[in-house]
Amino acid sequence: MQLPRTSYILICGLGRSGLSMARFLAARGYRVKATDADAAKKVHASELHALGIDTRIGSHDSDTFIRAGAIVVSPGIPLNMPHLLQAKAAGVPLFGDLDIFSSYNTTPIVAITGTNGKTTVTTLVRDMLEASGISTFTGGNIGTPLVEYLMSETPARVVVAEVSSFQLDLARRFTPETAVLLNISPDHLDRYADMADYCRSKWSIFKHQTPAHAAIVNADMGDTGHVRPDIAARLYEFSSTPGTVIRQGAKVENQALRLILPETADDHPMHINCENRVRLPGSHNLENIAAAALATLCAGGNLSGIMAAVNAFNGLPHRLTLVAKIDGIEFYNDSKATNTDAVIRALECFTKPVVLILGGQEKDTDFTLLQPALSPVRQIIAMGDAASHIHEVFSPVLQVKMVSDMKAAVTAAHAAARSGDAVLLSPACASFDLFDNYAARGNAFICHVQELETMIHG
Ligand code: UMA
Repeated sequence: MQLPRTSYILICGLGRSGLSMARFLAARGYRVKATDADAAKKVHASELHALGIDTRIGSHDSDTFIRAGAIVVSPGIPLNMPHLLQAKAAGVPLFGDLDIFSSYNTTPIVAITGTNGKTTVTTLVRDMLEASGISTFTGGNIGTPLVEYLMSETPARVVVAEVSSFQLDLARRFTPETAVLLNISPDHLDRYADMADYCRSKWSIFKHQTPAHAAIVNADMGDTGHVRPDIAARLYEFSSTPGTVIRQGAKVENQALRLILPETADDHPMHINCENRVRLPGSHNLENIAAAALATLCAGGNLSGIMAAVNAFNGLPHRLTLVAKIDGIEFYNDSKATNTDAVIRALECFTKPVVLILGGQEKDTDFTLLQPALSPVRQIIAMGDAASHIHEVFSPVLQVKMVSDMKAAVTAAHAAARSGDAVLLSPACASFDLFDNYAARGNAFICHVQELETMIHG
């Protein structure tokens, strides 16, 4: 893939992804301009100017878009943004980071997508490969832009890439040696026309693969509103549903994985015991371990590395982590749960009564999807922009208290819970109404829970 050199390359968005891309393309000798609508991004102007990069920060203008030779669009920018539509109509090609990364990269890639569990599986694959003696670079949606690898001096044997649907939407050539689709459930429906459109984006991770590559797919996805496309790569499936037959892949059975691979005789399947269940609670995490183990084996890792990594895994912050126990009430932070399916997975881990903190910025969310999972829920605390929508949906069946911020949410949840209950922050919404990101929201929860603990226990 060649970026044009006849005119400048416009970097649209100067977040983490756009900044790295601007530095990378300038270092490769491209004429680069960068634009961001947010005036706060002016802090980067002098560094970019020193690299020979022109900037337009604080607003966008049509001319800058239309006159570009190509535009590299940051993943968070909707493709129906008017300036992008105008440029596209004028014949300016749009690119995303996956294709640009791939056109320079020569290291085999394991790419992981899915609505939930991407970061956990990406981290597990990294740990499993490293424990197998295989060096990795880990990046993508997990936080470090992939082009950082191309600028680093440290070669890796495998690139482990967390890949979002937003990144896949602009990928026309991206061909990972191993691609993983963990699951699909409703999310980002403010950005996609419908569920089928979102599914099409997720399945496209396999689109350019050939039989020389490996595809790892959740066999339990069922009807996601989209016809499953043909996959040319070698197919490995994983399942935790009794009765689902796996011909090649992994089956979750009795807290262990049975690996069904060509090299294992049927009567002597390989087993991986998942002892580390405290830090990876819930059946969904067994599926995550299954997917990660298959990806690791496809990328050259081994069983002892896989087992060592599972047993040493410490869990990731803001994913169903116990923060404190106050008055016999456990407080759990699951701020990363930004869609309804993630909340359902979290609620499945509780048999005790739960006071559930929901809310934040909506993504055209259908909250009624939570209904079948609400049996442990004693009361809902609704916060943020979505509070009144949540109240409207659940107040006919449960007590719902609306609050304005996280401090009020923690206080109200504590008041509603009894000894032996759990308070669970698992919001089913994005965090951007009140916070910079889900981590800031989780940290605010932790901070207010700790304040409460100090107030009560001194
Ligand atoms: N902007 C404009 N004009 C607009 C809209 C936005 O200039 O019309 C600017 C904003 O002012 C901002 C920039 O665009 O400066 C934001 O770009 P971005 O949202 O792509 O943010 P980055 O910091 O580049 O982060 C992106 C990913 N963000 C998204 O996909 C929303 C990060 O994933 C990723 O870690 C990073 O690249 C590195 O690859 C985050 C995410 O929320 C974690 N991902 C979503 C998810 O996991 O659900 C998909």
